[in-house]
Amino acid sequence: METKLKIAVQKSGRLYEDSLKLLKECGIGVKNGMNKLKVEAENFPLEIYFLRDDDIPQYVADKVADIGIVGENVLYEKQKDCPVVLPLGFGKCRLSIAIPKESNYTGAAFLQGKNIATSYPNLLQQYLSKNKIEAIIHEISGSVEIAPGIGLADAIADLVSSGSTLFQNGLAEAEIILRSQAVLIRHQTLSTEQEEILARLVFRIQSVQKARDNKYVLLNAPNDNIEKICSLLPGMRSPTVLPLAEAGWSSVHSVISETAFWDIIEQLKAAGAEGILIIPIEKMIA
Ligand code: PRT
Ligand code: ZN
Repeated sequence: METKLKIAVQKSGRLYEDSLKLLKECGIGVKNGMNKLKVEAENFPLEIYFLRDDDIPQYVADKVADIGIVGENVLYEKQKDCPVVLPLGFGKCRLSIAIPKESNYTGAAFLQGKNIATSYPNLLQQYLSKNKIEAIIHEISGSVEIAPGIGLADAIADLVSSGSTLFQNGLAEAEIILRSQAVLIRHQTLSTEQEEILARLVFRIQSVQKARDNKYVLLNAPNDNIEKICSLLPGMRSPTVLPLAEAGWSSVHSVISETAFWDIIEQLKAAGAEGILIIPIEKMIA
């Protein structure tokens, strides 16, 4: 029988769509059998298990699944021994301590002796211990943000992304405990064949990520300025320079990183570049 790798992904919720989109961008088709626990990928030796995110570290630690996609917040809260293979760049949020906005907050010492409601008791306790604060942790499983309003707690520790949930509940972010994103995790040991499948998957994910982080740039420039322009464009090796039909002009093609993008564009224009086109890259194989 063909060896397969079992991957655990969130069944529904905030990580579900991005997880499946990533697999799709890696050329791995997943027919979404409604409400199925397990689905075979169409063109890659992968079996997808759909689970609650809270259960994913345990399943991977127990090797029910070989690898999984889960938020760092859940991974570190559950304290399971699952190595991180690579960060995935989605599901970004932070685990923060928040307090009623009218509080007179002067620093973490404010929390001394307070009641703090959270679904992340382990991460909160680690933070408090590190900062030598003694507080009472109330573990609750949902709607943590309403705890101060109903008199259940003086503060909360919960996930924040835009901050609008805190705002709506009259709370303000006081301390960040953890910055989190979705990560690919693995069981400690895999068979040689499974390691090979994982390496193929990681290679595809990295190609997708590199493509996302980079843009293809095309521009026209007078030949006299080509040297200056090429020095601004590192590219995968060096820029491609092609003559244009118009004498004395060339077309330059290269790849630039999304982050350096606006700076470089301004410098290119200053160096005489015209007709600059920036094009997304579908996949990038180093
Ligand atoms: O059913 P299952 O247990 O699988 O799902 P779940 O309800 O436990 O998790 P889900 O789908 O809400 O979140 C899955 C993962 O997404 C989390 O573990 C995080 O890694 C990540 N993530 C990213 C978030 C958020 N952003 C987020 N904003 N998870 C939850 N939130 C919640 C937060 O708890 C709060 O209620 O959104 C609210 C705050 O959002 P803002 O934008 O108002 O600040
Ligand atoms: Zn959950």
